[in-house]
Amino acid sequence: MKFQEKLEKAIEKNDSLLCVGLDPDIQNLSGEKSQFEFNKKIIDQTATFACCFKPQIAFYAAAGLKGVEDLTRTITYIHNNYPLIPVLLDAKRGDVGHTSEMYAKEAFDFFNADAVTVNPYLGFDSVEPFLNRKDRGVFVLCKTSNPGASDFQGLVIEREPLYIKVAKKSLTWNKKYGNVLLVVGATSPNELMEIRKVVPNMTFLVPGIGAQGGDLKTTLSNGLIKSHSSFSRKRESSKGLIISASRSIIYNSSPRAAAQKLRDEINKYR
Ligand code: OMP
Repeated sequence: MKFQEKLEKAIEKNDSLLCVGLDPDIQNLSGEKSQFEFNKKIIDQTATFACCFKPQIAFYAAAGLKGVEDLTRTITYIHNNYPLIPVLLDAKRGDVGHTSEMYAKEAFDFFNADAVTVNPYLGFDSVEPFLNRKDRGVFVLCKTSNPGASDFQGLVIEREPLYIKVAKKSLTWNKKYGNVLLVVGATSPNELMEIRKVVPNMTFLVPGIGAQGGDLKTTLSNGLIKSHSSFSRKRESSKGLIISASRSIIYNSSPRAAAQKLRDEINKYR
């Protein structure tokens, strides 16, 4: 099954646009023995409220071989126990073509992720090895949520900011490959609205809600693709955004309650 179909199914099944970020800091495993055990608990508690799980590779690589093993076990655990929920590996890869080939193998063959985040700074040949894997999702960084995002992404080139150029280029790639999505942070809702106008039908991963302080209501009203089926019998909710949260869920005293609350809050505005 292609990534986009898998994602759609998970969104429908769990009535959710929530992506749970699995970023366990080895200094803070809340009493669990390993990153895998920590994640297993989070996954079991939140799987019914999530449409996607997103492990960030640095948290595991920083823990050495054991961390890499725990990431592998985490992804396998999700595939085996919650096969409907896709795994997005947040690795922000991208390099010269033949090196990107290896990054694509790392994400899709070694880790067996359904999708990966990709940094487009090196241009088309750095993204192409990921695009060629048409059954997997390629999330292109467009406007990130961090304070430094404006250093480069906001630079105006030929009368438009670089992030708009990235959005337009991603649209062109998507026409050919069909597996492109964007990353757009919740911390800049005006830019989110601008990008939505340029790419009306593409799904965005939206980090920055929760610990980074992005406003949920504005994010959803500026970024959701509105549903036009108000006459159909079944309620068809708006889609087009995956709202990602890591620390605010995994370090909550009840990850289950935190995930359910955020899922329900998102749904209020759909
Ligand atoms: P929390 O702030 O704890 O919800 O974590 C955010 C997660 O999203 C981290 O794994 C970040 O690496 C990731 N992220 C951003 O915070 N901002 C971005 O613009 C893009 C990402 C990402 O690609 O997921």
